[in-house]
Amino acid sequence: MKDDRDDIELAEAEYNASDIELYSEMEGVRKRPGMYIGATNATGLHHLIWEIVDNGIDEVANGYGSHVSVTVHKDGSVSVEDDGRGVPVDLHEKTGIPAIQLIYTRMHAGGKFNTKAYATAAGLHGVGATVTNALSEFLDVTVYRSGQIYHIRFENGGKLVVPLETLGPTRKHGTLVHFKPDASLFSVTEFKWDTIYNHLQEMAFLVKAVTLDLKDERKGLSHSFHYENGLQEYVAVLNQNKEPIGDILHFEDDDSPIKIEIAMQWCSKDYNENIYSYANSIATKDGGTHETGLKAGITRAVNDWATSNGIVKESQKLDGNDIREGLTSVVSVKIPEDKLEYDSQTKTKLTSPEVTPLVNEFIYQSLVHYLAEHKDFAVELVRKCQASKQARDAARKAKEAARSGKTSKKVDAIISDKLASAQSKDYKQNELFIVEGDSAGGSAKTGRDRLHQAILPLRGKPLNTDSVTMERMLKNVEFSTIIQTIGAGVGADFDVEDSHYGKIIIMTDADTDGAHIQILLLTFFYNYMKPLITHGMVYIACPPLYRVYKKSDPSKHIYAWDDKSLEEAKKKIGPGYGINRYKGLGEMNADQLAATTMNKKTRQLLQVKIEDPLVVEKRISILMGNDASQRRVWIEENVKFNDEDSFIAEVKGQ
Ligand code: 1YM
Repeated sequence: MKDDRDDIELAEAEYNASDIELYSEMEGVRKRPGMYIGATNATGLHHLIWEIVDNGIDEVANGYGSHVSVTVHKDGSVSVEDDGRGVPVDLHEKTGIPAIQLIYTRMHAGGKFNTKAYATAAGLHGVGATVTNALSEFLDVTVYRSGQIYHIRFENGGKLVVPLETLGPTRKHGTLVHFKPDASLFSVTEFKWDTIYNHLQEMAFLVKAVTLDLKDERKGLSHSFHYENGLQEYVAVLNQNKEPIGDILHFEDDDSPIKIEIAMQWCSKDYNENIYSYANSIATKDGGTHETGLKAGITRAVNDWATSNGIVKESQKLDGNDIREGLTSVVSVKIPEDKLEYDSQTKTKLTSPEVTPLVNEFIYQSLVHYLAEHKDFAVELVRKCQASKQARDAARKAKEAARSGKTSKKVDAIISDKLASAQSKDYKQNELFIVEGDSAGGSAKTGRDRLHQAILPLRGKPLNTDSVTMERMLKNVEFSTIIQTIGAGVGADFDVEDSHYGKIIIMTDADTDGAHIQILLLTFFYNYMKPLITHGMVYIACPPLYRVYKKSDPSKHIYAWDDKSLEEAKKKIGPGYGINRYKGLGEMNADQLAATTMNKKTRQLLQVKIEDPLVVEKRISILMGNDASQRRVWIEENVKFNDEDSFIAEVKGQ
């Protein structure tokens, strides 16, 4: 390790910068925080923690210490502490300014001091701890280093108020950062337990063998993460609700300059491919060169094994899609900073070209070796791939039949009977409303925009597709109608580009039955048409709960979606108001339904998103699993019920 002093190499112009210029740089961050932390919403607020946490994790990941702890205090401030070497406190030779002060006040000091081999999440916006300081009411850094306690304090966007001081002797070593976000700069000021929990858990999977502690003094909650086997345990959590075939495979290549770690496991009754990738501990949601290499290597290895063992003929090699059906895999690569390339500012797709052949060859060699040593598993896997191929062939035939108009008579009759289709052939502009009940379906058909809106009414509760096979699901009339109507296939054969609709909108009553129907439909889309969700094409319609009108002139009315807006509406209409309480879609006439819930200009839609695969699996296991007490706790914490059985759509945490 180099002497700290060597790392402090500020450019001439930079160290001549006056205090005024320095503050104006931090003032720039305060003027346009979005440029540095993405947004000033909850995501941006939590980003302030990640910047500090990542510095601590880097330190322990490099072998200097073992713990990073995050504490949320009652006053909304946060402390992050590690037991590493402590941030350097010595004076920068040319400027005489302590290194620690530069690190927390210079935008690009992070880079200048940086001796890290790999740029991690802190480097996402390339700015690090200075940004957290600039956007905070106060930031205190306490350093335990070479037997001394040091302290420095900034206030009001990074202004130095307590210059570096020595507080006395200590045996400890490490860094403690305590800060409070400047509430005036954020639209949300409350840190969320769930958000921090999920981030720390993800980091603990990726940087194995470190201990990450979380404590929330507001709620009296605490949790400690430590995964000795990293990605292997990540895959175990992702697959906790599934039926695995064989063990979790775990391969790691630490020797080359580009480090590769891969964990994978196949599951039956899962028709998706679930690949999650990371580059330098940052999630690459749109994949890239590491995923390309992984897929190619897996296809090659499985086909090589299957053909050389005479299970599959050379001429009938398996398709990659068939091999990846039901596969859950996490691939994490660590790339030296000068070789790290992304396709855009958001860093969601890795483009470093040298990664593909490295990952391809590494997974090929590892998997070929594994299959050779686990013959029973290999046979079972190849049989599963062959079954996937057959199911896909059948689904493809069904799709082709749908295109050429040769669907089954039963489904055909239902479609022509039930579906009110949109006239436009501009599919991306079209919307499919899946509506609870025939009566609401009738109103929706009358009130819709015929050019772009199609209506498919549903009768009764849909099938729970989580508990049946794909064959059984395909025999279900409601779901085969939905599949034919969307027209883009199903399962591994689903192709989002073929969708006849740009938006799929689930429209149910705002009561528990309606919520149940939403869950069952979302379960289906998640299991069989996941790309619709990942492409942000699935929505929930939000019908209003009330209509407040003037008794003397009922044409004067305001719709209200919750109790708060109901009170506002009463005030606006003034004395002599009447209230309609809508218990279901069917109570609105066609015009009202169109105006409140369907008209693009006036409706409210909730877009269904998968924020984090971990959260989805954890939530499924809580909501659909066998542990009723866990489910009750979750519902108590996250869902508010009001009188009767209508629920306020306030689903908070995980
Ligand atoms: C709770 C936050 O920042 N720990 C921390 C940071 C650093 C060091 C040790 C450190 C690094 C080096 C040498 C080196 C630093 N980070 C930076 C920068 N915890 C926390 N612990 N000695 C100590 O990299 O050579 C500079 S020092 F700029 F990268 F953020």
